[in-house]
Amino acid sequence: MRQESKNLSELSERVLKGDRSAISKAISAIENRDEGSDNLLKRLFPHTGHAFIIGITGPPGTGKSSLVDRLAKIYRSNGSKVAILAVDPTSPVSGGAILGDRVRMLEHSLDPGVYIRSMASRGDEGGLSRAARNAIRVMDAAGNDIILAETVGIGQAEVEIVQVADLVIVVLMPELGDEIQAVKAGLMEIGDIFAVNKSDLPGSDKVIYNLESILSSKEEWGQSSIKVSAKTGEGLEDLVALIEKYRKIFGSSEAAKKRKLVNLSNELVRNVSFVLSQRAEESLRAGRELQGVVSKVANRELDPESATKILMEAVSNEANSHKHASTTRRSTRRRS
Ligand SMILES: Nc1nc2c(ncn2[C@@H]2O[C@H](COP(=O)(O)OP(=O)(O)OP(=O)(O)O)[C@@H](O)[C@H]2O)c(=O)[nH]1
Ligand SMILES: [Mg+2]
Repeated sequence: MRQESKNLSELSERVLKGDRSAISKAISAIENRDEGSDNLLKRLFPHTGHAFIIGITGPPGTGKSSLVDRLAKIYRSNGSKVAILAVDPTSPVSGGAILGDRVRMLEHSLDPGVYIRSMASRGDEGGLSRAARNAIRVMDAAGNDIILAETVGIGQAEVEIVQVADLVIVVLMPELGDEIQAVKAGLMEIGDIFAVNKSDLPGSDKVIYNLESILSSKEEWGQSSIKVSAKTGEGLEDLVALIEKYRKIFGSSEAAKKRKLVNLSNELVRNVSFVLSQRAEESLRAGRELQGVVSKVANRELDPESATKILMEAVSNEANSHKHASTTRRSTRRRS
């Protein structure tokens, strides 16, 4: 135990100094929920809050990684310390998309100023977004100025991941035919800046026009759209200028503070319900009640709603008996 805490304090010291292998180790430990990783996060958390976190999301193939790459270069040339997290909720660790990202981003691995990490789903989206949010915190504690977090897709998982971001860029492209879909999927709600990438191809003016007509009705946020090309570099300096403007104006506003609180409370509620549902499942599958209740429902002796109530009771009794046992254990120890 003492050895573990020595290792932990050593690891957290190294993370705080920005040691890349320590950052990787820490993120892996947190991702795998290794013993001691909670304590590691506890040590690092007070050192977070320095980085500006940019979430980058949008439908597949719009050029998110290419833009991340470009933005990283621009911020690096300004002397900022940059970290990149590429999260892919849609493919397993060995999946093609994430490998593609790695290859494309390899360029940066030669640059000691950019730390890159990929993370993919293991079939557990709740666990992934939790790991991703905490990985961003490790990167923040390590002294990065800018963290670029890319998530692919348009579902709930990426919405959860980008909720830790200070600014969200939604990347679209011409001929997507998906803009309306994106609106429906809630991307219009979460985006601060809508970057219409691939402006070197025809059709981006039309997308901007459609976007503006939707955005103008949401004045309270000051959402904006911009035409860029990660390929030619068009609009990228303007995009950075827009990010910086947003950072100055919105970053310290009351609305931003409120948004942080809302995001944090969403995160905590989700964490608790995630752990509770996992526990409930484990306890039900390990216990005896489930089978009995199932056969009663199958035989029409019990309806599913009443069965649910019985099982909920069983789960909460089990939880209470655990709690009781551990308090008794603790007080016996204290007495002896
Ligand atoms: N013409 C053109 N192609 C681009 C531009 N930006 C990216 N691409 C190409 O679009 C394809 C997808 O780019 P990525 O950067 O991988 O897009 P992504 O959104 O990260 O893709 P996923 O992570 O798989 O969703 C690649 O072939 C890029 O070369 C651009 O500005 N113009
Ligand atoms: Mg990508």
